Amino acid sequence: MAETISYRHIKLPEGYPQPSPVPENATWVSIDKTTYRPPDYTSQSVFDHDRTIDPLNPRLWADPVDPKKVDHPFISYEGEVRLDARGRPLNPMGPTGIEGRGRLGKWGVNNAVDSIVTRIDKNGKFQIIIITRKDSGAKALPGGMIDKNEKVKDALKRELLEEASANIDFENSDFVYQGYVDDPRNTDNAWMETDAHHIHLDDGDIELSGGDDATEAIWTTVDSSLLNSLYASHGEVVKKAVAQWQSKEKKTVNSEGQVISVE
Ligand code: RP5
Repeated sequence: MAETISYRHIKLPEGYPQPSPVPENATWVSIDKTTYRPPDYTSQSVFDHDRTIDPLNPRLWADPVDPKKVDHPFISYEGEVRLDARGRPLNPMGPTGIEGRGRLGKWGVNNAVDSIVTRIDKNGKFQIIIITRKDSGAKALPGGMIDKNEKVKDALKRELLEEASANIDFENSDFVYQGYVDDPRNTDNAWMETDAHHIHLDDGDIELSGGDDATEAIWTTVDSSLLNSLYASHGEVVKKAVAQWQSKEKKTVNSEGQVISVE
């Protein structure tokens, strides 16, 4: 079972219906099936990009409507994936209040990567590359879906280049986190999981510019206000990367992002 960082219901993405109420800490066992009647929502864009419409078209990225016709195994970092009576994978964190796939193309796990790239600026502040997401305007780690047959480290490099114009190799990156992400698009039957890796640059004098799914890419100081405002579970993933870096380097990053040497 992967280590799970956090799980909370957050602001709904555009187009999502109002979710059914879900009791605190509800599980698939505890939820009352006679009263739990979530709306079924899958965006039109997911239906329009069904791979089975034209299997040779690389621009189609979504699974077929029928989960029993899916051509990939349901594998999750969170353990065995349970299916409901209709063959739909069940979110390992329990009911979300919405069934279907929402805006996610795959039934079950939708695998992503997240790049954590840091430096210390000339004022001794610990900084990180952060993008602004085009879809919600949220500040987030540069990241995105892993392409078919793509390796995690190749996806980390590609996404960072596309979203921040930074060309950085992840071959020697530090592993930070692998598992469920509390993404606002998650539903009962489709959810995000990520692989997050960290690179700390000794010479971080790199120009950034937003591209692809990002309207902006900037270096910003890792302070408590940033950590509390990042998209999905990204704040907690960054905290983990900072904690690993601190113990490796024998330094501390305080709540204002100032790096302090520990004797
Ligand atoms: C998050 O969504 C992941 O942590 C990753 O940052 C991102 C991937 O989705 P897209 O940016 O491709 O929409 O859950």
